[in-house]
Parts: sequence; C-alpha cells; structure tokens
Amino acid sequence: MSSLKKGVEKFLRKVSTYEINEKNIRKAVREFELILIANDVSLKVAKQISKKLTNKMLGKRAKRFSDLSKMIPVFAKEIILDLITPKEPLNLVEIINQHQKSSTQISSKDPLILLFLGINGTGKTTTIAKIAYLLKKEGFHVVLAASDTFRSGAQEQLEVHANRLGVKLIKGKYGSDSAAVAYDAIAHAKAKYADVVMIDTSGRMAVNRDLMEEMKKIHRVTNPNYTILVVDALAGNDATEQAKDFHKEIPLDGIILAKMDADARGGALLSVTYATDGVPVLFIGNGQKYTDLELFQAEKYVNELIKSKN
Ligand SMILES: Nc1nc2c(ncn2[C@@H]2O[C@H](COP(=O)(O)OP(=O)(O)O)[C@@H](O)[C@H]2O)c(=O)[nH]1
Ligand SMILES: [Mg+2]
Repeated sequence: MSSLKKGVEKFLRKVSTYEINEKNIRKAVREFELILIANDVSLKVAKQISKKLTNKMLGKRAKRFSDLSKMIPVFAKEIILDLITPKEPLNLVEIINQHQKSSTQISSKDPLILLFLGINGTGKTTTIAKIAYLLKKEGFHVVLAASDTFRSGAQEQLEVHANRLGVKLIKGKYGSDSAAVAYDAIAHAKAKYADVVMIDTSGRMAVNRDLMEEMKKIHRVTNPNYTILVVDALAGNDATEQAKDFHKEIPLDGIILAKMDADARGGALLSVTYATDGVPVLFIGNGQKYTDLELFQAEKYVNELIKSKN
C-alpha cells in the first residue's frame, strides 16, 4: 500500500473523533494537505485540493454529515476525481482493437505507431515489453523498434524481451540514428501488415536539450499516432516536472506511471495529470513481470485511495 493511502487511512481514523465546527474543519484540511505534500503531491495541487475541500466542508452540503470521517471522503473523492479524470480518456487496448477491425477491411491499413519517451531508467523498455505481452495475448501483430541506440545494452535488453514474447524486433547499431531505426521498423511493419509498432527510445539522466532534439526528430520522422511518456513514480515531484517539460516540447497523448509498487509514495499521479493539463494516465506499472501492468481507472484509484466508512 502506498504511504499516501496509509496516511489517508490514519487521518480518517483520527478525524472521526473531531467535533464538527469551523475550527476543526480548518484543522483537518490542513492535516490532509500535509499528508498530500508529504506523499509527492505537488504544493500547488495540494493547496488547490485543500481550498476546494474547505469550501465544500463549510458549505451547505456539509450539514447532512454527522461525522468528519464520513464527510471528508465524500468531498475529497469528488475533488480528486475531478483533478485526475483526463480531459479525454484514452483506452489504448480499445483503440488497437478498433484499429485491427478496420485493418481487416482495408488490407493496406497502416500500423498504429506508439512512441515511448522518458528519461533514463524510468521503465520505458520494461513497459513496452509489458504492453507487447498484453497486445500479443489479444492477438495483435506487434513490431518493436529498438531506437535506444544510445545506452549500452539497450538493444540487447529489448531483444531478450522480443525473443521471449515472440515479436519482431528491428534493431540499430549503437551510435546510429535512432530515428532511422524507427523508420525501418515502421517500413517493416507496413510490409508485413502488422497492427502496432512500438518505438523504444533512449533517455538521458535528466531532461536536456540533446534528448529533446533527438526525441523531436524521432517524433517528426515517425509521426506517431500516440506519444506516451513513461515516468517513474518513485521520482515523485521530478516525475511531474518531467511530464511538464516533455509535454511542452512534444505534445503527449498519454502517460504511464511505472514502479508504483516499489515503495512509491503515490501522490505523483495526482500532480502529473494537473501539470500536463489533463493528459491521461494510461497504465500503472506495478512490478517487473509482464503481467504487472494495470489499466488506470480514475474512479477505482480514488475509491482505493480514500475508503469511505458507511
Ligand atoms: N518494481 C518495478 N520495477 C520496474 C517497473 N518498471 C520497470 N522497472 C525496473 O526499472 C528498471 C529500469 O527499467 P527500464 O525499462 O530499463 O527503463 P528505461 O531506461 O526507461 O528503458 C529495470 O530494473 C526494471 O525492471 C515497475 O513497474 N515496477
Ligand atoms: Mg530502455
């Protein structure tokens, strides 16, 4: 369980002993805000949540509650759900399903191109392997592009996955043009009527000019249907900054939050959507196995985060 969830649970137990009055409401909201901040929710987002929560708790609808521990979950859920519900939801599996259906009608249908971005070590390659596993199971013909020609071992890492999963991989030489590798993979996929091409890219230790220029070039050359950023949930506020920085340079269609299992505090998810003005979180990575990929559902996430008492 994330420490955010634990914090919320403990907090709700505590406030059940508070009498309902304005002083206690303000005190409870302040405590709630601190729990959010301590668990990687950015200051801006935490402040916004607490402001809205105060207004609701001092408002008319609050009168029907007898207990703060019943009132807070109802209002907090509404506010957080509103915050993390994407502007336009995106279900990748459904999209590819539709794409395949239309593919059978038009034999020359182009493959769906998915471009994965992110700084070094966030979990791009692992996530691509997980999605390839998922899509292969659904019956899709998947091609992978090893466009990380930068980090040593990156080609082999993806190759191990491709062999294990039984999907085609187009490789490049280290130091060669990453966009050219992606281009070759797309050409191959078109020739073989593949359904999906997933392009793995290299990262850097941080977001920097070199990385952005290389990614912009890949983006331009491949013209992907969906550009997906992989961020590391353990990176906390940095994950939020990365999402913001990438989105500014290359418009993102989706975000995947990897390593939610690995002791992540859990709050980055709230800030990432806010920082990108509603880019949807598609999946959550919660382990190193192929099956450790969960379709993100905002409502389910909020209900698990804030358990209401009846
Ligand atoms: N616990 C955990 N580890 C992950 C997850 N996703 C990736 N990793 C690990 O994070 C490390 C870096 O992943 P990798 O895919 O190589 O990152 P890349 O540099 O972005 O391609 C590897 O050791 C992965 O096994 C996840 O969801 N949970
Ligand atoms: Mg990689």
